[in-house]
Amino acid sequence: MLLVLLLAAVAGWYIWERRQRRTGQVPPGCQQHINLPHEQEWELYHNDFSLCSKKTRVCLAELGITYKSHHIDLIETGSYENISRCFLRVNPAATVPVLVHNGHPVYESHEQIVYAAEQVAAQPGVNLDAALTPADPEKKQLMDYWVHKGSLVGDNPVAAMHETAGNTVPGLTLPIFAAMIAHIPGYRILEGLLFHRIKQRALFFLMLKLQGINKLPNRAPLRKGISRSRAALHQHLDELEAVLAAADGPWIVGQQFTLADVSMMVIFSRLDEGDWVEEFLTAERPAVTAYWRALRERPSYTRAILEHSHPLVARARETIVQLKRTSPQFREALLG
Ligand SMILES: N[C@@H](CCC(=O)N[C@@H](CS)C(=O)NCC(=O)O)C(=O)O
Repeated sequence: MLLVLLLAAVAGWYIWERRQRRTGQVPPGCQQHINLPHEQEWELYHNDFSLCSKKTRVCLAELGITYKSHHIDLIETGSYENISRCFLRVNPAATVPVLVHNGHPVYESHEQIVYAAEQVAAQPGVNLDAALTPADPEKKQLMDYWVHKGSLVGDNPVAAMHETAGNTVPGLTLPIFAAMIAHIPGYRILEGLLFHRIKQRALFFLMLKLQGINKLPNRAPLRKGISRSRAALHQHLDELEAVLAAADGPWIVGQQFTLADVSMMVIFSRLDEGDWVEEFLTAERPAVTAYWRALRERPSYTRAILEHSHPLVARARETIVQLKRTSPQFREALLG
């Protein structure tokens, strides 16, 4: 009897709590009809490690937009703050970043950077250079193409990794995820199993936690995921090499730094975090290699990426470098 009462209480709590944490997909772009509490014109809900958050931070730094920062933990950086009641009111899709302008949320990082640049361009007396957007329509088209190429799109990006370079990133981040999750208590992942909109994501982290990074080479689906992501990114970077070699300047459209470069900077930053640079920035890609050097010299790289380094990411990188050195199977799983 006591057990029945206990089970009924737990079930009641779960149903009630789920009602408080309503999740669902959100449309991309600025949601003028939603008004969130805010203190500043611009506010950003973001995570230090998240690829898409980096993109929006870099963009805001380049545009000179100051904002109130709300750091939201993801499971890999410590806890499922992105499925807390509070954050789900900001974004029922439970993802970061969310850019908030005058209380209106803008969803999807590739939409956020375009939106912020348009707001800057709309100010009187601002030239399009400052808005990171070329005036020339052909160059603008090229920029849009690479903004899309840099995007992480859909609930299952891995399924569309040949479409965008951004979609190859989760596969290449797998070793970092595995190394980071080793430091997170398992019970925190259970919260994701109960309340995350996309249960596979929580299951994936639980599986990484249970098996540990050392076992990664034994898991054929993980090895395959990494290998397919690697092959797809090689193709995207070959395309980028050709574009940069033909451009008349250090950036994708030439002399002007644009939203396309913002989008690619964060992908290279992730390759650096995962110790992938040697694999992708080879002598066969001199233009891409010089491009990554130039990107790192932007003050926005320091302000929006380096100054947001997460200690668990540095530890994860060390683990990966070490394992690649000491375990031929691990090296093979990543690079074979
Ligand atoms: N397409 C979205 C992707 C957002 C996204 O998936 N963000 C990741 C971090 S890069 C996230 O919030 N993951 C947390 C989770 O799924 O639990 C964008 O560009 O903003």
